Amino acid sequence: MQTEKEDEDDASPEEYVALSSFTGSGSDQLSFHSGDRLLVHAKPSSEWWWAELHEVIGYVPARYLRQEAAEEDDDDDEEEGEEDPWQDEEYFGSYGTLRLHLEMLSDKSRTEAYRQVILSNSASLRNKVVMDLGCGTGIISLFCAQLAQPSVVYAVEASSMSEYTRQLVKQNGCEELVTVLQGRAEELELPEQVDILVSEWMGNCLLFEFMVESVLLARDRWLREGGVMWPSSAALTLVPCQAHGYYAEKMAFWERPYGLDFTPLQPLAQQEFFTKPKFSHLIEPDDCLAAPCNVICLDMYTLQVKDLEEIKGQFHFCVEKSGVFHGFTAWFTVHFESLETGGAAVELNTGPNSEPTHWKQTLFMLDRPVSVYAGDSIHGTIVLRRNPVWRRHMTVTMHWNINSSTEDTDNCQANFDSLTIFIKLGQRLSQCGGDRFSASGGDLQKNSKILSSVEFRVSEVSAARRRPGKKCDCRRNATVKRGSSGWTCSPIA
Ligand code: GJV
Repeated sequence: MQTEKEDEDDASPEEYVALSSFTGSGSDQLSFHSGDRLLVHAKPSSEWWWAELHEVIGYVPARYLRQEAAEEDDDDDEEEGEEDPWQDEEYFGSYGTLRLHLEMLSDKSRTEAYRQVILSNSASLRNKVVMDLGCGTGIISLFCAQLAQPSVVYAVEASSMSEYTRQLVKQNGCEELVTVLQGRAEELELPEQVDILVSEWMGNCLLFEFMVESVLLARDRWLREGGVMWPSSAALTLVPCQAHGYYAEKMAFWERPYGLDFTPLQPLAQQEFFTKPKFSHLIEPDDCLAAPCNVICLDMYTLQVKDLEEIKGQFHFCVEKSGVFHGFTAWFTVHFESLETGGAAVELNTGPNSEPTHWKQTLFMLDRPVSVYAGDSIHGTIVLRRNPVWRRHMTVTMHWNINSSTEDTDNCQANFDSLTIFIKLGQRLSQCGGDRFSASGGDLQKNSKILSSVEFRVSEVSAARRRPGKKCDCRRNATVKRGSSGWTCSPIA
């Protein structure tokens, strides 16, 4: 856009401060550290800016940057009305009512897994000091007191539920063993180190809510050397899947409602329903198109808070049955190691082959469904990027390629170009970003000579398929479309 360009040239660069560290992918993205001062030369889209750091220039994600206030005020940096990046009032407020506790306690697989861990380790728990972080109504602490003989259980709970937890402990005759401590684990003071740190911290897509940070901080401060973490490790699993029902309900619906053609609403439907993950999705094992793949594994002993900023994983799926690839489904599994020599480890698996839990699974819809065939392979990467401002939120980005061995008419390897989806978790984030998705660089232009700063709408790129010999001339803000004669690019109107 010419006018924008002129504006950019005229304006002098503005200084911004990085809210948190960012590792660029591709040669045209800049990497920077939290606190770095960057010079922003241009803002070609709401999400990606053109900036400079140490005389290197490249694209940076706008939401990582903040313009510094005129004068930094050391002793009064929390302005009145400024929002808490942890949203604690809202967060602990919701745990102060029964709704979520009822949901968690009614989840048999979840609650029984913790009960089983305690039961099967009861001998080893004798005389041990236990911390139950985020105890809620105190169920895990009560299991400890009932099924084992620990010396003490510190039941830590920040929400107002803790007042009732105290009553429940008393009501069940456990006040000798269970000490309820009201407050945030981060501000906790204890008379001693603990032998076991148990917590049920897992959120949607494993990390959402980022309660795990509180657990890691408590571990570093209060777990004695050689102490045990429950859960001891966690994994995030992904599978390519069909989602005919959801697709029909949200997208195919517009094809012919009441005999009318409502397809002009489909791009809107795509934006509204498919650019955010669908939580609480229950996938049938039959809808999995390949064997699931663990994409991220976290060791609760070595994981560091700073590692949470950006977690990367890879996947490689061999399509086992032909079908429609509608999206990826994610879930997690946690493992509890045994304290007893030779004792069986306990696992809590929230996947489609286990009893459904209150987390269910998380569905990430593609912009457009793609037919895949047995023998195809899907490989790519996933990145979980913690929101630099809203600390309980994250963005999930996936890139992938589909290699098809069958569906090729002119006998050359068909390759799907990488897709990029910036999926927004949570309400907050969607307020920070625009509705328009963009990505700089990317793989689209890998084999064709085009501008290095291609920007594209993700929805348009999703169906892009490159055939060797057919080059697409992608310009900034180009749309890539499949036509009767192959794949073409045209500027976005
Ligand atoms: N300190 C104390 N209690 C906490 C903290 C913290 N830092 N963070 C969360 N809680 N698996 N995603 C409490 C919260 O109030 C709630 O009762 C419980 O831990 C969450 C447990 C389930 N959430 C989850």
